[in-house]
Amino acid sequence: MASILVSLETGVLSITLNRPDKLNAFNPEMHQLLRQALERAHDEDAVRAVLLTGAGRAFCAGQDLSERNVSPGAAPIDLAISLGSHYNPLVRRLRELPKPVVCAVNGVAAGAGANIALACDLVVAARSASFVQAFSKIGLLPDSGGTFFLPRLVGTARAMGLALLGEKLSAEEAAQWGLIWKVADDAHLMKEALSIARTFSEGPTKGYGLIKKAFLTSAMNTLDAQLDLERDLQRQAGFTEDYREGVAAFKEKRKPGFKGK
Ligand code: LHQ
Repeated sequence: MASILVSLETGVLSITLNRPDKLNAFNPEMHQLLRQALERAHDEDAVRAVLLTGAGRAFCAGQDLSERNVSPGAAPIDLAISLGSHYNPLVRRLRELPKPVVCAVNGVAAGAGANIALACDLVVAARSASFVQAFSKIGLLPDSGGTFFLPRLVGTARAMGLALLGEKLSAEEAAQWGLIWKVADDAHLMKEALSIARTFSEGPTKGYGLIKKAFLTSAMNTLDAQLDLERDLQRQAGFTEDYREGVAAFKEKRKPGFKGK
């Protein structure tokens, strides 16, 4: 059974992490297939939004810990290799993809699994889902962008608590804290997440890509630099066909027919 399921329907590329018996923990094959799916999302014009979720009762338990031999006497493992070759490129790919990525967190999201969810653009979580910075429980620090996203999303005090204690944060608390966009009833999660992804797939794709670019840079920029960036990106947005269509539709009081161009 493939460890990633991919399907394209009405402009939405749905990607499902599919190792349910391992709580969708990452192994090298899953990384490789996810990379291919995100490359497809990047390259194909027919893909205008991505929906990422997990099969079974978990979203993702992070790195597959059963893959590592850490028994006494075993050779030391250089974890930087795994981050450099798999996790860091994955986070960059999600952030730099010029199309929106919706993450439907269907169950527990732990370790790198939690931070990969946070690297997506809009997170909807099932009410029964939870987020765990499990790293400290095994002597590690949050990776996959966790030390970047967490303090920016919830502030240093809460980020520190999550990282040091490694306790489960419920989906409802995650939404109250501003870690994620919203919570949905378990039975309605996929319907709600798909509806958002469909809205994106009918939207001004180039404009969305520019919104992503602006926010990605804003965390590191001064106000002056960000104002200059907004000017430059707005120039690009203003040259798109979708901008013309959006304004025309507004004036004509009709629904816009965006083409992603
Ligand atoms: C698992 C896992 C798992 C294998 C549950 N692997 N089997 C990047 C680069 C390089 C190196 C290191 O790390 C990283 C990034 C990382 O992600 S490090 C952090 C890795 N992840 C974790 O430490 C999370 C470990 N898992 C848990 O804390 C719990 O399982 C969670 C909170 C996810 C779920 O708890 P429960 O709902 O109580 O389920 P469970 O603990 O009973 O797990 C169910 C099964 O899944 C169990 O197997 P079994 O055969 O006993 O039924 C677990 O062993 C297996 N499983 N996570 N990461």
